[in-house]
Amino acid sequence: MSAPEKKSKKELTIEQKINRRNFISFASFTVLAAGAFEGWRWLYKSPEEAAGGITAGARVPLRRALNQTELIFRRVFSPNHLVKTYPKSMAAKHVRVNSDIGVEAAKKFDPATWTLKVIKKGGEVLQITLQELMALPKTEIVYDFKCVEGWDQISHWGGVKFSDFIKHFQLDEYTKMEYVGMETPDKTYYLGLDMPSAMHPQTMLAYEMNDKLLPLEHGAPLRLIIPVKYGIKNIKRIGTISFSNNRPKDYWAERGYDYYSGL
Ligand SMILES: Nc1nc2c(c(=O)[nH]1)N[C@H]1C(S)=C(S)[C@@H](COP(=O)(O)O)O[C@H]1N2
Ligand SMILES: [Mo]
Repeated sequence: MSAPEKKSKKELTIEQKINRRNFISFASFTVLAAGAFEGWRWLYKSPEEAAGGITAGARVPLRRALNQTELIFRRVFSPNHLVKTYPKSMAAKHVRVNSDIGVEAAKKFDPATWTLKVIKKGGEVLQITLQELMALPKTEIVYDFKCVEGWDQISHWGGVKFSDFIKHFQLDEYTKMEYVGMETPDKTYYLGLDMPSAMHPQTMLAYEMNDKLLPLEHGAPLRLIIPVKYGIKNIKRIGTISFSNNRPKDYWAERGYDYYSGL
């Protein structure tokens, strides 16, 4: 006969095991929830960046995190890394109009009298017509345009590569500077771009959408299409381009958004 099974006193019954697991789960959940709440409270109570700077309006720790992210993004950035493109047939026929600062329908604007202004050293201003830009080699792209507000849309644009524009107008020396600044003719929308992103082979000064000249609400006569960035950096109706070693002022960075806004 076999010896009776010896049951260790320490062994728990199934029920005890379940109770113990339940306790552990609840305890960990409570600790994590309290931690998350404290973290949120800490962030919420942390000071906000001062107004009036190049970046403003974000909680200081958040801005620090954004700046750290930028450093990582910049390290992995490569002009050889291209944004995914699609066949023309996939481009949206009805392209969403998102925001209209500096291109408001109520504002009188005549594309025919427009010129692109490039601020050179010593304040010299180069004035370029749309015809001059359209005479340069044309480039097209169909890609997924992404807005920070959470929507994206495959869209089709045509224009001149920013790097071709630089070469043609002999602005090469300015690409040694760190930033490009752009603003609408009325100066109400403005932004800054790091030079490597501006010179990326898919960045273009666009004058066409879906094979037709840009409609006013999409930024006629000339807008920026910069696929390596979120929508906010794709300025509609460019009036002025400038170059600088300091971050140019940026409408959305002043309102708490990431200055870099890379994808
Ligand atoms: N001048 C100007 N450019 C702008 C904006 C704006 O309000 N004014 N909004 C930006 C934002 S947030 C997005 S998502 C895209 C939208 O471009 P779309 O209206 O052509 O879709 O334009 C960007 N460029
Ligand atoms: Mo956007």
